[in-house]
Amino acid sequence: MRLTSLNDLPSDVTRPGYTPSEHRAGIVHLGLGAFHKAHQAVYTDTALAHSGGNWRITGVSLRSPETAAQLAPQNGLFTLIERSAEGSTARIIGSIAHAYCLGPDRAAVLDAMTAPATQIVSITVTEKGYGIDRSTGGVDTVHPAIAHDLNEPDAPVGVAGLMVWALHARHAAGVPPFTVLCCDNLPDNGTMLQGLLVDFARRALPEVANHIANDVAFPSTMVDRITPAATDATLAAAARMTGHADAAAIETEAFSQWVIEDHFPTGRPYWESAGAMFVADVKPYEEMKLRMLNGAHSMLAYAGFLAGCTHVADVMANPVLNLLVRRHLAAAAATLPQLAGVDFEHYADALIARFSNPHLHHQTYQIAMDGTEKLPQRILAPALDAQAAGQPLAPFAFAVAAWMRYTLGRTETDETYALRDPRAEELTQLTRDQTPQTIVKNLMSLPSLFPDALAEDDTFVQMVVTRLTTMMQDGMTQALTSEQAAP
Ligand code: CS2
Repeated sequence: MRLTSLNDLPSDVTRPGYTPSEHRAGIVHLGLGAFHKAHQAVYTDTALAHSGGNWRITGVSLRSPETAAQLAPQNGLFTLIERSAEGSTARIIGSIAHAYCLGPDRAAVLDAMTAPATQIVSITVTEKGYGIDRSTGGVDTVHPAIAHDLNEPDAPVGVAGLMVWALHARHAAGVPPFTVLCCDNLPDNGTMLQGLLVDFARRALPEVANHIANDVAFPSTMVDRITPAATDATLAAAARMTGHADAAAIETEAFSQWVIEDHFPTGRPYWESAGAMFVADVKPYEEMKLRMLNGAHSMLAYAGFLAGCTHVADVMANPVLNLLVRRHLAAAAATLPQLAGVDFEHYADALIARFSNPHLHHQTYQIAMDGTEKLPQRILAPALDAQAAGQPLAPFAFAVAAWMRYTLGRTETDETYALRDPRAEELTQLTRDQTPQTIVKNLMSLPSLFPDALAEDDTFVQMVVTRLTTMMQDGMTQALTSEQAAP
């Protein structure tokens, strides 16, 4: 029987501590993926149980109809499986009130975004979903959704277009703006998104640009929960644990963190009841997370994938890679300013334990996706700081070389794989049949990727060339051994 209600669930399955149908939606979420379901939907579920309110979520997929097709017939209910070293637990989440896909459900999505009851619009569309030009902070006019929406601002398909359209419609109707909550792994994500929307508005709907610049709240956030893509095994586990077929089940780790700037003029759920931390400045938390967790993740994904490790836990079981992950965490930590109440060594130890969780099947290939969108904040920003402070650059040079080796699109046994990067074509053109030296030179000259101070630092460039040469000529295993021996 399909999961459609909270009836007939085994007693060890946790259910919502409230009656979902008694709460209306107050949040629209764009990017209804596994991460949202494992993170914000769960915090909201706990907050609804704790202090009620009309804070359920209208979830929207911008492109893929799959998630809405899974959730809608289940009345938004889904199983969250939490996997820790101690075992697995199942919980039913009830915070999603509606699940839509923009294409077929456009009218319902636009209604929800303009409804006075909507107080917050939150977003997880991954780094590449926004269409930011990193060198200006404004829109990237060749990004397909940006290009489309600049041309047709009344029929938006992307984040910037939809948000600006909705804020404009509300403003024109005298409805107060919603608060915009960006939950993607980008630096200064609130400020970044505000800059993007203001620039989009100036070009497409200039009459609303000042309103967005002056009257709309964009709190920044740091979000954290490792959430592998769901597989058939996830669905089978959910069926076993709940006794119901659940097409929308997901699995995640037990750990979860959310640090948010407390700037919600339109109100918000009592997310602190689920452990969210409200602070005046998110930046130090976000840098810690992007540079340590995500930086080490990217490094281990490229090196691990090429060394034949399918899952992150396999990487951690390789003694040399394990050491290099620890080295990377220490190098990233050294670039961070002190953060009151946080010990970076403990944080690094906790990350090692999380990455090593054998019950979480998190693929290196999943993390390897979209390298050109991830490298700047994860690897290049800390490398720049390390360079300025005279700290060791080898860990960052190794990570960069591993990414460059990955962009060749061939495993060591000569199997091809899709790069899954918005700049995949450029990457392939710049690297095909080239020497390590030329590959480094070409990739470092990609517009808006490598900061000049790194691309023009001969020592750093040579460190990357040496490492890429070993990776290409002798293989990743040899490169790992040489790296371990490197000073
Ligand atoms: C990962 C993140 O796929 C990736 O790039 O580094 O999704 C990571 O699992 C999350 O940020 C953890 O919070």
